[in-house]
Amino acid sequence: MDTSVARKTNIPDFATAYYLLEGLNEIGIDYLCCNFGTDHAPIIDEMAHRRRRGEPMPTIVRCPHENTAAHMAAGYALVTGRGQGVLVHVDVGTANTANGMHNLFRSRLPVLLMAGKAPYTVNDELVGSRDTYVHFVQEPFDQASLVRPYLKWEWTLPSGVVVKEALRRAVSIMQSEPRGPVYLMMQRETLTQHWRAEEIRRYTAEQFAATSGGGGDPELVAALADRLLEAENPILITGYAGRHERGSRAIDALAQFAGIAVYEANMTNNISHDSPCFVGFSADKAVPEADVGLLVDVDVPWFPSDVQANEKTFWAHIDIDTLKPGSPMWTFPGSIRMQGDSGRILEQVLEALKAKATPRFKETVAARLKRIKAARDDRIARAAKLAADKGKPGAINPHYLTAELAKLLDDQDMIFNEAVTNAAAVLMQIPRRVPNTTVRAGGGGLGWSAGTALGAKLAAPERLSVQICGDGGFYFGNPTSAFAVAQQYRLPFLSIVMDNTGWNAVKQSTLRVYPEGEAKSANAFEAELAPNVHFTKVAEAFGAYGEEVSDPADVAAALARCVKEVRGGRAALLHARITRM
Ligand SMILES: Cc1ncc(C[n+]2csc(CCOP(=O)(O)OP(=O)(O)O)c2C)c(N)n1
Ligand SMILES: [Mg+2]
Repeated sequence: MDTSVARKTNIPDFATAYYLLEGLNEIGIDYLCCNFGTDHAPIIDEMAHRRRRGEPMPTIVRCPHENTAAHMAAGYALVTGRGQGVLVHVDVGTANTANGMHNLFRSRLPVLLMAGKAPYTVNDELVGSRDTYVHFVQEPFDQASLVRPYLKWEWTLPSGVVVKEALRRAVSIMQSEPRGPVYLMMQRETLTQHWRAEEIRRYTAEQFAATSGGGGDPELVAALADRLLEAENPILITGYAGRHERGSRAIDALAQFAGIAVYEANMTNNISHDSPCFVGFSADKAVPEADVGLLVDVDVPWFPSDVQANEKTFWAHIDIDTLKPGSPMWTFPGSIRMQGDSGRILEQVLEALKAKATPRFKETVAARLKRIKAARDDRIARAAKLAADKGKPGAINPHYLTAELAKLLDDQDMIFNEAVTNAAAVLMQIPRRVPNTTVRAGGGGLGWSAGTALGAKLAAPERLSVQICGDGGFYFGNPTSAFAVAQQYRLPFLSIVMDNTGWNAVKQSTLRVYPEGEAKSANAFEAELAPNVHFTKVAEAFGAYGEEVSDPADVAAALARCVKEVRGGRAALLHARITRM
Protein backbone atom coordinates (compact mmCIF):
# COMPACT_ATOMS: atom_id res chain seq x y z
CA MET A 1 0.00 0.00 0.00
CA ASP A 2 1.50 3.37 -0.84
CA THR A 3 0.92 6.66 0.88
CA SER A 4 -1.83 7.73 -1.53
CA VAL A 5 -3.95 4.89 -0.14
CA ALA A 6 -3.02 5.90 3.38
CA ARG A 7 -4.29 9.39 2.57
CA LYS A 8 -7.79 7.98 2.30
CA THR A 9 -7.77 7.42 6.03
CA ASN A 10 -8.42 10.12 8.56
CA ILE A 11 -4.74 10.47 9.42
CA PRO A 12 -3.63 13.64 7.68
CA ASP A 13 0.10 13.15 7.65
CA PHE A 14 2.99 11.05 8.84
CA ALA A 15 6.45 11.42 10.31
CA THR A 16 9.55 11.32 8.12
CA ALA A 17 10.43 7.96 9.70
CA TYR A 18 7.17 6.55 8.28
CA TYR A 19 8.19 7.58 4.75
CA LEU A 20 11.71 6.36 5.38
CA LEU A 21 10.45 2.83 6.00
CA GLU A 22 8.13 3.02 3.00
CA GLY A 23 10.96 4.37 0.85
CA LEU A 24 13.31 1.58 1.92
CA ASN A 25 10.70 -0.93 0.86
CA GLU A 26 10.27 0.83 -2.49
CA ILE A 27 14.01 0.76 -3.31
CA GLY A 28 14.27 -2.99 -2.72
CA ILE A 29 15.62 -3.14 0.82
CA ASP A 30 14.09 -6.39 2.07
CA TYR A 31 16.11 -6.55 5.28
CA LEU A 32 17.30 -4.04 7.81
CA CYS A 33 20.04 -5.47 10.02
CA CYS A 34 19.78 -3.25 13.06
CA ASN A 35 21.43 -2.32 16.30
CA PHE A 36 19.26 0.31 17.91
CA GLY A 37 19.71 3.30 20.20
CA THR A 38 18.00 6.50 21.33
CA ASP A 39 18.37 8.01 17.86
CA HIS A 40 15.92 5.46 16.48
CA ALA A 41 12.88 6.26 18.62
CA PRO A 42 10.94 7.77 15.68
CA ILE A 43 11.84 4.82 13.44
CA ILE A 44 10.87 2.25 16.08
CA ASP A 45 7.53 3.97 16.64
CA GLU A 46 6.81 4.11 12.90
CA MET A 47 7.73 0.44 12.54
CA ALA A 48 4.97 -0.40 14.99
CA HIS A 49 2.68 2.06 13.21
CA ARG A 50 3.23 0.50 9.79
CA ARG A 51 2.85 -3.00 11.21
CA ARG A 52 -0.46 -2.04 12.82
CA ARG A 53 -1.67 -0.62 9.53
CA GLY A 54 -0.54 -3.77 7.69
CA GLU A 55 1.83 -1.79 5.49
CA PRO A 56 5.02 -3.18 3.97
CA MET A 57 8.46 -2.41 5.31
CA PRO A 58 11.78 -4.24 5.47
CA THR A 59 12.07 -7.25 7.76
CA ILE A 60 14.04 -6.32 10.87
CA VAL A 61 16.98 -8.45 12.01
CA ARG A 62 18.24 -7.28 15.39
CA CYS A 63 21.96 -7.93 15.78
CA PRO A 64 23.58 -7.75 19.22
CA HIS A 65 26.78 -6.43 17.59
CA GLU A 66 27.11 -4.16 14.55
CA ASN A 67 29.88 -6.33 13.12
CA THR A 68 27.29 -9.06 12.60
CA ALA A 69 24.85 -6.61 10.98
CA ALA A 70 27.40 -5.20 8.52
CA HIS A 71 28.67 -8.60 7.45
CA MET A 72 25.16 -10.03 7.14
CA ALA A 73 24.57 -7.37 4.50
CA ALA A 74 27.79 -8.55 2.84
CA GLY A 75 26.60 -12.16 2.72
CA TYR A 76 23.20 -11.18 1.38
CA ALA A 77 24.75 -9.01 -1.35
CA LEU A 78 27.22 -11.76 -2.27
CA VAL A 79 24.37 -14.15 -3.00
CA THR A 80 21.82 -11.76 -4.54
CA GLY A 81 23.87 -8.81 -5.83
CA ARG A 82 21.50 -6.53 -3.92
CA GLY A 83 22.56 -4.24 -1.11
CA GLN A 84 20.49 -4.27 2.06
CA GLY A 85 20.11 -1.83 4.94
CA VAL A 86 22.20 -1.67 8.09
CA LEU A 87 20.87 0.69 10.75
CA VAL A 88 23.15 1.57 13.66
CA HIS A 89 23.43 3.99 16.56
CA VAL A 90 25.05 7.41 15.93
CA ASP A 91 28.85 7.65 15.93
CA VAL A 92 29.53 4.70 18.22
CA GLY A 93 27.49 2.20 16.21
CA THR A 94 29.04 3.51 13.01
CA ALA A 95 32.51 2.98 14.47
CA ASN A 96 31.61 -0.64 15.18
CA THR A 97 30.79 -1.15 11.48
CA ALA A 98 34.10 0.27 10.21
CA ASN A 99 35.71 -3.15 9.87
CA GLY A 100 32.66 -4.36 7.94
CA MET A 101 32.59 -1.28 5.71
CA HIS A 102 36.25 -1.85 4.91
CA ASN A 103 35.46 -5.44 3.87
CA LEU A 104 32.37 -4.50 1.87
CA PHE A 105 34.17 -1.66 0.09
CA ARG A 106 37.17 -3.83 -0.79
CA SER A 107 34.83 -6.61 -1.95
CA ARG A 108 32.79 -4.11 -4.02
CA LEU A 109 29.60 -5.15 -2.24
CA PRO A 110 26.67 -2.73 -1.91
CA VAL A 111 25.18 -1.76 1.45
CA LEU A 112 23.10 1.15 2.67
CA LEU A 113 24.49 2.01 6.09
CA MET A 114 22.27 4.33 8.11
CA ALA A 115 22.77 5.95 11.49
CA GLY A 116 21.05 8.53 13.58
CA LYS A 117 22.73 11.70 14.73
CA ALA A 118 22.36 13.20 18.15
CA PRO A 119 19.43 15.65 18.36
CA TYR A 120 20.48 19.31 17.88
CA THR A 121 17.75 21.02 19.96
CA VAL A 122 18.13 21.01 23.74
CA ASN A 123 15.08 22.88 25.10
CA ASP A 124 12.35 20.68 23.68
CA GLU A 125 11.77 23.11 20.82
CA LEU A 126 11.04 20.22 18.47
CA VAL A 127 9.76 16.67 18.87
CA GLY A 128 12.81 14.47 19.44
CA SER A 129 14.87 17.12 21.26
CA ARG A 130 17.73 16.05 23.57
CA ASP A 131 16.38 14.22 26.60
CA THR A 132 19.22 12.13 27.99
CA TYR A 133 22.92 12.27 28.83
CA VAL A 134 24.27 10.61 25.70
CA HIS A 135 22.63 13.18 23.42
CA PHE A 136 25.14 15.70 24.76
CA VAL A 137 28.17 13.53 24.05
CA GLN A 138 27.33 11.68 20.84
CA GLU A 139 27.81 14.34 18.23
CA PRO A 140 31.34 14.51 16.90
CA PHE A 141 32.26 17.14 14.32
CA ASP A 142 32.50 14.65 11.51
CA GLN A 143 30.56 11.44 12.14
CA ALA A 144 31.00 10.13 8.60
CA SER A 145 34.79 10.33 8.90
CA LEU A 146 34.61 7.10 10.92
CA VAL A 147 33.84 5.18 7.71
CA ARG A 148 34.56 7.68 4.93
CA PRO A 149 37.52 5.82 3.37
CA TYR A 150 35.07 3.01 2.53
CA LEU A 151 32.16 5.00 1.16
CA LYS A 152 30.97 5.89 -2.33
CA TRP A 153 28.50 8.46 -1.01
CA GLU A 154 27.36 10.01 2.28
CA TRP A 155 24.75 12.54 3.32
CA THR A 156 22.89 13.87 6.33
CA LEU A 157 19.19 13.96 5.53
CA PRO A 158 18.38 17.69 5.65
CA SER A 159 14.59 17.34 5.67
CA GLY A 160 11.96 14.65 5.49
CA VAL A 161 10.56 16.15 2.34
CA VAL A 162 13.46 14.64 0.34
CA VAL A 163 13.70 11.33 2.18
CA LYS A 164 12.67 9.18 -0.79
CA GLU A 165 14.80 11.16 -3.20
CA ALA A 166 17.80 10.62 -0.92
CA LEU A 167 17.09 6.89 -0.65
CA ARG A 168 16.81 6.54 -4.43
CA ARG A 169 20.11 8.34 -4.90
CA ALA A 170 21.76 6.16 -2.24
CA VAL A 171 20.59 2.93 -3.85
CA SER A 172 21.53 4.09 -7.38
CA ILE A 173 25.05 4.78 -6.21
CA MET A 174 25.55 1.62 -4.14
CA GLN A 175 24.21 -0.59 -6.97
CA SER A 176 26.23 1.12 -9.71
CA GLU A 177 29.44 -0.63 -10.72
CA PRO A 178 31.84 -0.85 -9.05
CA ARG A 179 29.43 -1.35 -6.17
CA GLY A 180 30.04 -0.40 -2.57
CA PRO A 181 28.81 1.13 0.68
CA VAL A 182 26.81 4.36 1.00
CA TYR A 183 25.99 6.10 4.28
CA LEU A 184 22.95 8.13 5.28
CA MET A 185 22.79 9.98 8.61
CA MET A 186 19.55 11.28 10.11
CA GLN A 187 18.81 13.57 13.03
CA ARG A 188 15.97 12.78 15.42
CA GLU A 189 14.18 16.05 14.79
CA THR A 190 14.23 15.33 11.05
CA LEU A 191 12.76 11.88 11.57
CA THR A 192 9.89 13.23 13.68
CA GLN A 193 8.92 16.03 11.22
CA HIS A 194 5.46 15.49 9.75
CA TRP A 195 4.64 15.70 6.06
CA ARG A 196 1.54 15.19 4.00
CA ALA A 197 1.75 12.14 1.77
CA GLU A 198 1.53 14.13 -1.46
CA GLU A 199 4.49 16.26 -0.41
CA ILE A 200 6.83 13.25 -0.56
CA ARG A 201 7.78 12.38 -4.13
CA ARG A 202 8.48 8.82 -5.24
CA TYR A 203 11.46 7.92 -7.45
CA THR A 204 10.76 4.66 -9.25
CA ALA A 205 13.29 2.02 -10.22
CA GLU A 206 11.98 2.17 -13.79
CA GLN A 207 13.17 5.76 -14.13
CA PHE A 208 16.22 5.81 -11.84
CA ALA A 209 18.48 2.97 -12.92
CA ALA A 210 21.94 2.13 -11.62
CA THR A 211 24.97 2.18 -13.94
CA SER A 212 26.16 -1.22 -15.12
CA GLY A 213 29.56 -2.15 -16.50
CA GLY A 214 29.71 -1.73 -20.26
CA GLY A 215 31.38 -3.62 -23.09
CA GLY A 216 34.89 -3.07 -24.46
CA ASP A 217 36.23 -0.64 -27.04
CA PRO A 218 36.13 -2.65 -30.34
CA GLU A 219 39.62 -1.46 -31.31
CA LEU A 220 41.12 -2.74 -28.07
CA VAL A 221 39.09 -5.94 -28.33
CA ALA A 222 40.52 -6.55 -31.82
CA ALA A 223 44.04 -5.79 -30.61
CA LEU A 224 43.70 -8.36 -27.83
CA ALA A 225 42.28 -10.96 -30.23
CA ASP A 226 45.33 -10.43 -32.50
CA ARG A 227 47.67 -10.97 -29.57
CA LEU A 228 45.86 -14.15 -28.52
CA LEU A 229 46.03 -15.44 -32.08
CA GLU A 230 49.83 -15.31 -31.97
CA ALA A 231 50.30 -16.22 -28.30
CA GLU A 232 52.47 -19.18 -27.31
CA ASN A 233 51.88 -19.07 -23.60
CA PRO A 234 48.78 -17.12 -22.59
CA ILE A 235 47.51 -17.01 -19.01
CA LEU A 236 44.52 -15.44 -17.29
CA ILE A 237 44.35 -14.40 -13.62
CA THR A 238 41.06 -13.48 -12.00
CA GLY A 239 39.90 -12.61 -8.51
CA TYR A 240 36.22 -11.77 -8.71
CA ALA A 241 34.88 -12.23 -12.27
CA GLY A 242 32.93 -15.19 -10.92
CA ARG A 243 30.63 -12.95 -8.91
CA HIS A 244 28.59 -12.82 -12.14
CA GLU A 245 27.66 -16.00 -14.00
CA ARG A 246 28.25 -14.27 -17.31
CA GLY A 247 31.84 -13.45 -16.39
CA SER A 248 32.43 -17.02 -15.31
CA ARG A 249 30.99 -18.48 -18.53
CA ALA A 250 32.92 -16.04 -20.72
CA ILE A 251 36.27 -16.84 -19.08
CA ASP A 252 35.77 -20.59 -19.41
CA ALA A 253 34.64 -20.32 -23.04
CA LEU A 254 37.53 -18.07 -24.08
CA ALA A 255 40.06 -20.15 -22.15
CA GLN A 256 38.94 -23.38 -23.79
CA PHE A 257 38.83 -21.85 -27.27
CA ALA A 258 42.24 -20.19 -27.01
CA GLY A 259 44.02 -22.64 -24.69
CA ILE A 260 44.54 -20.21 -21.81
CA ALA A 261 45.62 -21.42 -18.36
CA VAL A 262 43.32 -19.86 -15.73
CA TYR A 263 44.45 -18.96 -12.20
CA GLU A 264 42.38 -17.62 -9.31
CA ALA A 265 43.70 -14.90 -7.03
CA ASN A 266 41.66 -14.36 -3.85
CA MET A 267 38.05 -13.21 -3.33
CA THR A 268 35.98 -15.94 -4.97
CA ASN A 269 35.98 -19.03 -7.18
CA ASN A 270 35.42 -17.96 -10.74
CA ILE A 271 35.14 -20.91 -13.09
CA SER A 272 34.36 -24.55 -12.44
CA HIS A 273 37.40 -26.24 -10.97
CA ASP A 274 36.53 -29.11 -13.31
CA SER A 275 37.23 -26.88 -16.31
CA PRO A 276 40.11 -28.26 -18.41
CA CYS A 277 41.72 -24.79 -18.21
CA PHE A 278 41.63 -24.28 -14.44
CA VAL A 279 45.15 -24.71 -13.08
CA GLY A 280 45.16 -23.34 -9.54
CA PHE A 281 45.55 -20.49 -7.12
CA SER A 282 49.05 -19.17 -7.75
CA ALA A 283 50.31 -17.91 -11.10
CA ASP A 284 53.76 -17.16 -9.66
CA LYS A 285 55.60 -19.68 -11.84
CA ALA A 286 53.60 -18.87 -14.96
CA VAL A 287 53.85 -15.07 -14.87
CA PRO A 288 57.50 -14.74 -15.98
CA GLU A 289 56.86 -17.14 -18.86
CA ALA A 290 53.60 -15.68 -20.20
CA ASP A 291 53.78 -13.81 -23.51
CA VAL A 292 50.14 -12.68 -23.27
CA GLY A 293 48.45 -12.21 -19.90
CA LEU A 294 44.88 -11.32 -19.06
CA LEU A 295 44.19 -9.71 -15.71
CA VAL A 296 40.44 -9.99 -15.30
CA ASP A 297 38.65 -8.48 -12.29
CA VAL A 298 41.56 -8.82 -9.97
CA ASP A 299 43.13 -6.77 -7.18
CA VAL A 300 46.34 -8.66 -6.41
CA PRO A 301 47.32 -11.07 -9.21
CA TRP A 302 50.70 -11.83 -7.57
CA PHE A 303 53.03 -10.38 -4.98
CA PRO A 304 55.69 -8.38 -6.87
CA SER A 305 58.20 -9.15 -4.10
CA ASP A 306 57.92 -12.87 -5.00
CA VAL A 307 57.54 -12.70 -8.78
CA GLN A 308 59.61 -11.04 -11.46
CA ALA A 309 57.09 -10.11 -14.16
CA ASN A 310 58.41 -10.20 -17.71
CA GLU A 311 58.76 -6.79 -19.36
CA LYS A 312 57.94 -8.29 -22.76
CA THR A 313 54.55 -9.72 -21.71
CA PHE A 314 51.53 -8.08 -23.32
CA TRP A 315 49.03 -7.51 -20.51
CA ALA A 316 45.33 -6.91 -21.07
CA HIS A 317 43.66 -5.63 -17.91
CA ILE A 318 39.88 -6.07 -18.03
CA ASP A 319 38.15 -5.04 -14.83
CA ILE A 320 35.00 -3.44 -13.47
CA ASP A 321 37.51 -1.28 -11.61
CA THR A 322 40.68 -0.80 -13.67
CA LEU A 323 41.71 2.37 -11.86
CA LYS A 324 41.39 1.13 -8.26
CA PRO A 325 40.74 4.69 -7.14
CA GLY A 326 40.26 3.51 -3.56
CA SER A 327 43.97 2.64 -3.33
CA PRO A 328 46.82 5.15 -3.30
CA MET A 329 49.15 2.58 -4.90
CA TRP A 330 48.36 -0.04 -7.53
CA THR A 331 51.26 -1.23 -9.58
CA PHE A 332 50.13 -4.04 -11.85
CA PRO A 333 50.73 -3.79 -15.60
CA GLY A 334 48.17 -3.21 -18.35
CA SER A 335 49.36 -2.77 -21.95
CA ILE A 336 45.70 -2.13 -22.62
CA ARG A 337 42.98 -1.57 -20.00
CA MET A 338 39.28 -1.98 -20.54
CA GLN A 339 36.97 -0.97 -17.72
CA GLY A 340 33.58 -2.66 -17.84
CA ASP A 341 31.69 -5.92 -17.49
CA SER A 342 34.30 -8.64 -17.94
CA GLY A 343 31.66 -11.09 -19.17
CA ARG A 344 30.59 -8.79 -22.00
CA ILE A 345 34.14 -7.80 -22.91
CA LEU A 346 35.42 -11.39 -23.00
CA GLU A 347 32.44 -12.45 -25.12
CA GLN A 348 33.49 -9.74 -27.59
CA VAL A 349 37.09 -10.98 -27.52
CA LEU A 350 35.97 -14.57 -28.16
CA GLU A 351 33.80 -13.49 -31.08
CA ALA A 352 36.69 -11.52 -32.62
CA LEU A 353 39.05 -14.43 -32.11
CA LYS A 354 36.67 -16.95 -33.66
CA ALA A 355 36.45 -14.77 -36.77
CA LYS A 356 40.25 -14.75 -37.07
CA ALA A 357 41.13 -18.29 -35.97
CA THR A 358 43.34 -20.13 -38.46
CA PRO A 359 44.02 -23.87 -38.66
CA ARG A 360 47.51 -23.19 -37.30
CA PHE A 361 45.98 -21.42 -34.29
CA LYS A 362 43.72 -24.39 -33.63
CA GLU A 363 46.67 -26.80 -33.75
CA THR A 364 48.66 -24.65 -31.32
CA VAL A 365 45.67 -24.50 -28.97
CA ALA A 366 45.24 -28.29 -29.03
CA ALA A 367 48.88 -28.76 -28.07
CA ARG A 368 48.60 -26.14 -25.36
CA LEU A 369 45.50 -27.75 -23.86
CA LYS A 370 47.54 -30.94 -23.38
CA ARG A 371 50.19 -28.97 -21.45
CA ILE A 372 47.49 -27.32 -19.36
CA LYS A 373 45.98 -30.72 -18.59
CA ALA A 374 49.34 -31.97 -17.37
CA ALA A 375 49.61 -28.95 -15.03
CA ARG A 376 46.06 -29.63 -13.80
CA ASP A 377 46.76 -33.30 -13.13
CA ASP A 378 49.91 -32.34 -11.28
CA ARG A 379 48.07 -29.96 -8.99
CA ILE A 380 45.28 -32.43 -8.26
CA ALA A 381 47.83 -35.14 -7.40
CA ARG A 382 49.68 -32.72 -5.10
CA ALA A 383 46.44 -31.86 -3.27
CA ALA A 384 45.56 -35.54 -2.82
CA LYS A 385 49.01 -36.23 -1.39
CA LEU A 386 48.66 -33.42 1.14
CA ALA A 387 45.24 -34.68 2.25
CA ALA A 388 46.45 -38.27 2.66
CA ASP A 389 48.32 -37.34 5.87
CA LYS A 390 45.66 -37.16 8.58
CA GLY A 391 47.94 -35.59 11.16
CA LYS A 392 48.31 -36.68 14.81
CA PRO A 393 46.12 -36.48 17.92
CA GLY A 394 46.04 -32.80 18.93
CA ALA A 395 47.42 -31.84 15.52
CA ILE A 396 44.85 -32.61 12.84
CA ASN A 397 46.12 -31.86 9.33
CA PRO A 398 43.94 -29.03 7.91
CA HIS A 399 44.26 -30.55 4.42
CA TYR A 400 42.76 -33.79 5.66
CA LEU A 401 39.96 -32.02 7.55
CA THR A 402 38.95 -29.89 4.57
CA ALA A 403 39.12 -32.86 2.18
CA GLU A 404 36.70 -34.71 4.47
CA LEU A 405 34.40 -31.68 4.54
CA ALA A 406 34.42 -31.59 0.73
CA LYS A 407 32.80 -35.04 0.69
CA LEU A 408 29.77 -33.68 2.56
CA LEU A 409 29.07 -30.61 0.44
CA ASP A 410 26.72 -30.07 -2.48
CA ASP A 411 27.74 -27.89 -5.42
CA GLN A 412 25.51 -25.01 -4.31
CA ASP A 413 26.67 -24.97 -0.68
CA MET A 414 28.59 -21.87 0.33
CA ILE A 415 31.92 -21.60 2.11
CA PHE A 416 33.23 -18.45 3.73
CA ASN A 417 36.94 -19.03 3.88
CA GLU A 418 38.52 -17.04 6.70
CA ALA A 419 41.06 -19.71 7.52
CA VAL A 420 44.00 -17.25 7.16
CA THR A 421 47.19 -19.38 7.10
CA ASN A 422 45.05 -22.42 6.29
CA ALA A 423 43.01 -20.71 3.57
CA ALA A 424 45.05 -22.52 0.92
CA ALA A 425 43.99 -25.91 2.33
CA VAL A 426 40.33 -24.90 1.94
CA LEU A 427 40.96 -23.85 -1.66
CA MET A 428 42.97 -26.92 -2.62
CA GLN A 429 40.87 -29.56 -0.90
CA ILE A 430 37.36 -28.33 -1.69
CA PRO A 431 37.10 -28.06 -5.46
CA ARG A 432 34.05 -26.08 -6.53
CA ARG A 433 32.00 -26.35 -9.68
CA VAL A 434 29.61 -23.44 -9.17
CA PRO A 435 31.20 -19.96 -9.26
CA ASN A 436 31.02 -17.71 -6.20
CA THR A 437 30.54 -20.54 -3.71
CA THR A 438 33.88 -20.31 -1.88
CA VAL A 439 34.39 -16.73 -0.90
CA ARG A 440 37.14 -14.82 0.87
CA ALA A 441 36.92 -11.18 1.91
CA GLY A 442 38.25 -8.68 -0.59
CA GLY A 443 39.40 -6.73 2.47
CA GLY A 444 41.65 -7.61 5.38
CA GLY A 445 39.36 -7.03 8.36
CA LEU A 446 39.16 -10.27 10.31
CA GLY A 447 35.86 -11.26 11.84
CA TRP A 448 33.75 -11.31 8.69
CA SER A 449 32.90 -14.94 8.05
CA ALA A 450 30.26 -15.57 10.74
CA GLY A 451 28.10 -12.57 9.81
CA THR A 452 28.62 -13.23 6.11
CA ALA A 453 27.55 -16.86 6.52
CA LEU A 454 24.39 -15.67 8.30
CA GLY A 455 23.56 -13.11 5.59
CA ALA A 456 24.11 -15.69 2.86
CA LYS A 457 21.82 -18.10 4.68
CA LEU A 458 19.17 -15.39 4.89
CA ALA A 459 19.40 -14.96 1.10
CA ALA A 460 19.55 -18.68 0.28
CA PRO A 461 17.84 -20.75 3.01
CA GLU A 462 18.08 -23.95 0.97
CA ARG A 463 21.90 -23.89 0.80
CA LEU A 464 24.36 -24.90 3.51
CA SER A 465 26.35 -21.92 4.73
CA VAL A 466 29.76 -22.69 6.21
CA GLN A 467 32.16 -20.44 8.08
CA ILE A 468 35.74 -21.72 8.23
CA CYS A 469 37.94 -19.56 10.43
CA GLY A 470 41.00 -19.66 12.62
CA ASP A 471 40.83 -19.38 16.40
CA GLY A 472 41.84 -15.71 16.03
CA GLY A 473 39.16 -15.08 13.43
CA PHE A 474 36.56 -16.72 15.65
CA TYR A 475 37.06 -14.08 18.36
CA PHE A 476 37.03 -11.23 15.85
CA GLY A 477 33.67 -12.40 14.50
CA ASN A 478 31.77 -11.53 17.70
CA PRO A 479 30.58 -15.14 17.95
CA THR A 480 28.08 -14.55 20.76
CA SER A 481 26.30 -12.04 18.52
CA ALA A 482 26.44 -14.35 15.49
CA PHE A 483 25.09 -17.41 17.31
CA ALA A 484 22.38 -15.28 18.94
CA VAL A 485 21.17 -14.18 15.50
CA ALA A 486 21.35 -17.79 14.24
CA GLN A 487 19.12 -18.86 17.09
CA GLN A 488 16.66 -15.95 17.12
CA TYR A 489 16.10 -15.85 13.35
CA ARG A 490 16.56 -19.57 12.65
CA LEU A 491 19.57 -19.14 10.40
CA PRO A 492 21.52 -22.34 10.99
CA PHE A 493 25.12 -22.11 9.79
CA LEU A 494 28.12 -24.34 10.25
CA SER A 495 31.15 -22.87 11.98
CA ILE A 496 34.45 -24.73 11.68
CA VAL A 497 37.18 -23.31 13.89
CA MET A 498 40.70 -24.36 12.96
CA ASP A 499 42.48 -23.86 16.26
CA ASN A 500 46.25 -23.68 15.95
CA THR A 501 46.51 -21.92 19.37
CA GLY A 502 46.97 -18.38 18.13
CA TRP A 503 47.78 -15.91 15.39
CA ASN A 504 49.99 -17.91 13.05
CA ALA A 505 49.84 -15.16 10.43
CA VAL A 506 51.44 -12.75 12.88
CA LYS A 507 54.20 -15.23 13.67
CA GLN A 508 54.85 -15.97 9.97
CA SER A 509 54.93 -12.28 9.12
CA THR A 510 57.62 -11.64 11.73
CA LEU A 511 59.62 -14.58 10.35
CA ARG A 512 59.33 -13.26 6.77
CA VAL A 513 60.73 -9.86 7.73
CA TYR A 514 63.29 -11.19 10.26
CA PRO A 515 64.06 -14.80 9.30
CA GLU A 516 66.90 -14.92 11.83
CA GLY A 517 65.73 -12.18 14.20
CA GLU A 518 65.42 -11.74 17.95
CA ALA A 519 61.84 -12.99 17.97
CA LYS A 520 62.93 -16.23 16.36
CA SER A 521 65.88 -16.74 18.72
CA ALA A 522 63.61 -16.20 21.70
CA ASN A 523 60.71 -18.10 20.14
CA ALA A 524 58.59 -15.09 21.19
CA PHE A 525 56.19 -14.07 18.45
CA GLU A 526 53.48 -12.47 20.61
CA ALA A 527 51.03 -14.74 18.86
CA GLU A 528 49.80 -17.32 21.41
CA LEU A 529 46.22 -16.97 22.62
CA ALA A 530 44.57 -18.46 25.70
CA PRO A 531 45.18 -22.22 25.80
CA ASN A 532 42.56 -24.82 26.66
CA VAL A 533 39.51 -22.86 25.61
CA HIS A 534 36.37 -24.64 24.53
CA PHE A 535 34.70 -22.70 21.73
CA THR A 536 31.82 -25.18 21.62
CA LYS A 537 30.48 -23.65 24.84
CA VAL A 538 29.90 -20.35 23.03
CA ALA A 539 27.75 -22.05 20.42
CA GLU A 540 25.97 -24.18 23.02
CA ALA A 541 25.02 -21.07 24.99
CA PHE A 542 22.78 -20.19 22.06
CA GLY A 543 21.26 -23.61 21.48
CA ALA A 544 23.68 -24.63 18.76
CA TYR A 545 25.32 -28.05 18.46
CA GLY A 546 29.01 -28.19 19.39
CA GLU A 547 31.79 -30.73 18.96
CA GLU A 548 35.43 -30.55 19.82
CA VAL A 549 37.76 -32.81 17.88
CA SER A 550 41.46 -33.37 18.35
CA ASP A 551 42.02 -36.94 17.10
CA PRO A 552 42.15 -37.22 13.28
CA ALA A 553 40.37 -40.56 13.59
CA ASP A 554 37.25 -38.72 14.80
CA VAL A 555 37.20 -35.98 12.17
CA ALA A 556 35.02 -37.59 9.49
CA ALA A 557 32.26 -38.65 11.87
CA ALA A 558 32.29 -35.35 13.76
CA LEU A 559 31.99 -33.37 10.55
CA ALA A 560 29.14 -35.58 9.38
CA ARG A 561 27.26 -35.05 12.67
CA CYS A 562 27.72 -31.26 12.47
CA VAL A 563 26.58 -31.07 8.84
CA LYS A 564 23.57 -33.23 9.69
CA GLU A 565 22.60 -30.89 12.53
CA VAL A 566 22.83 -27.82 10.31
CA ARG A 567 20.91 -29.41 7.45
CA GLY A 568 18.33 -30.32 10.08
CA GLY A 569 17.92 -26.67 11.10
CA ARG A 570 20.29 -26.13 14.04
CA ALA A 571 23.54 -24.17 13.93
CA ALA A 572 26.68 -26.16 14.72
CA LEU A 573 30.28 -25.51 15.63
CA LEU A 574 33.21 -27.85 15.15
CA HIS A 575 36.26 -26.87 17.19
CA ALA A 576 39.19 -28.67 15.55
CA ARG A 577 42.61 -28.78 17.17
CA ILE A 578 44.86 -28.61 14.13
CA THR A 579 48.61 -28.59 13.62
CA ARG A 580 49.97 -26.00 16.05
CA MET A 581 51.59 -22.86 14.72
C1 LIG B 1 40.42 -6.71 12.56
C2 LIG B 1 41.79 -7.26 12.37
N1 LIG B 1 42.68 -7.18 13.39
C3 LIG B 1 43.92 -7.69 13.24
C4 LIG B 1 44.32 -8.25 12.05
C5 LIG B 1 45.74 -8.75 11.87
N2 LIG B 1 45.80 -10.20 11.68
C6 LIG B 1 45.91 -10.75 10.47
S1 LIG B 1 45.96 -12.41 10.49
C7 LIG B 1 45.85 -12.44 12.17
C8 LIG B 1 45.86 -13.75 12.92
C9 LIG B 1 44.65 -14.56 12.68
O1 LIG B 1 44.66 -15.67 13.52
P1 LIG B 1 43.79 -16.94 13.17
O2 LIG B 1 42.45 -16.53 12.71
O3 LIG B 1 43.87 -17.88 14.30
O4 LIG B 1 44.51 -17.56 11.89
P2 LIG B 1 46.02 -18.13 11.78
O5 LIG B 1 46.88 -16.96 11.48
O6 LIG B 1 46.36 -18.77 13.07
O7 LIG B 1 45.96 -19.09 10.64
C10 LIG B 1 45.76 -11.16 12.68
C11 LIG B 1 45.65 -10.84 14.11
C12 LIG B 1 43.36 -8.27 11.01
N3 LIG B 1 43.65 -8.76 9.80
N4 LIG B 1 42.11 -7.79 11.20
MG1 LIG C 1 45.12 -19.40 14.68
